[in-house]
Amino acid sequence: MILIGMFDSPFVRRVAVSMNLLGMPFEHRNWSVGKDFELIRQFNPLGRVPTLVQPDGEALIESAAILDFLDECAGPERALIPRAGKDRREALRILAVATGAAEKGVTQVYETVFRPSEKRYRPWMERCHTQMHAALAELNRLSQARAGEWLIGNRMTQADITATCAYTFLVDALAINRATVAYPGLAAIAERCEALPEFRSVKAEWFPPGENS
Ligand SMILES: N[C@@H](CCC(=O)N[C@@H](CS)C(=O)NCC(=O)O)C(=O)O
Repeated sequence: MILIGMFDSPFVRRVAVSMNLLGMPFEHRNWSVGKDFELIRQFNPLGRVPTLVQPDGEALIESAAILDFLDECAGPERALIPRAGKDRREALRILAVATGAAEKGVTQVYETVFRPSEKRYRPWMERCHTQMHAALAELNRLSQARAGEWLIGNRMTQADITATCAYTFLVDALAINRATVAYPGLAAIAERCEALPEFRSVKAEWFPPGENS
């Protein structure tokens, strides 16, 4: 399988980490949504990443759909999202909060890299900032309630993976840990995950996308 997208994207990275943890090898295409837009569009009409290309050429798009496919391939015992019941509902809620935080972070970045300064709308940026921090506060609350444990059950799940990828991205791209608000519980889960080779091997330095990068 071929994974398209840079590892500084939290969405690409959660797919890459999941494939590593599930022992699914992949070739990586380090294509930027900025300068490689046309190349990505050959595989995904939206020109977005992650995109996962199957050996037969089928291209999967949208990280949640890709993770669903990976879990299906892994089978119910190894799947990274709990199979059913309260654990599954809680996992899906955490995933919504974590991806929401990352999306609001990406939106703030894009406001600055894709929009000229005179066309930026401050109330919209402030709204995204508020939403991102509210989501981070919720992830931090849940992490602190589970101090020293995984977010759900007694093993790492997609909730830990996605929360970590979102947190690390927001630290790198928006320095959220250096703001007045800190997230020690979430930071502790991220530190635990980031120490693992499955995370470390797919970590990239953050660069804002642009026409030349
Ligand atoms: N909901 C999407 C979000 C993916 C996403 O926002 N990817 C960004 C990179 S971090 C992207 O492709 N940006 C280019 C664009 O949206 O035009 C997913 O989970 O796959």
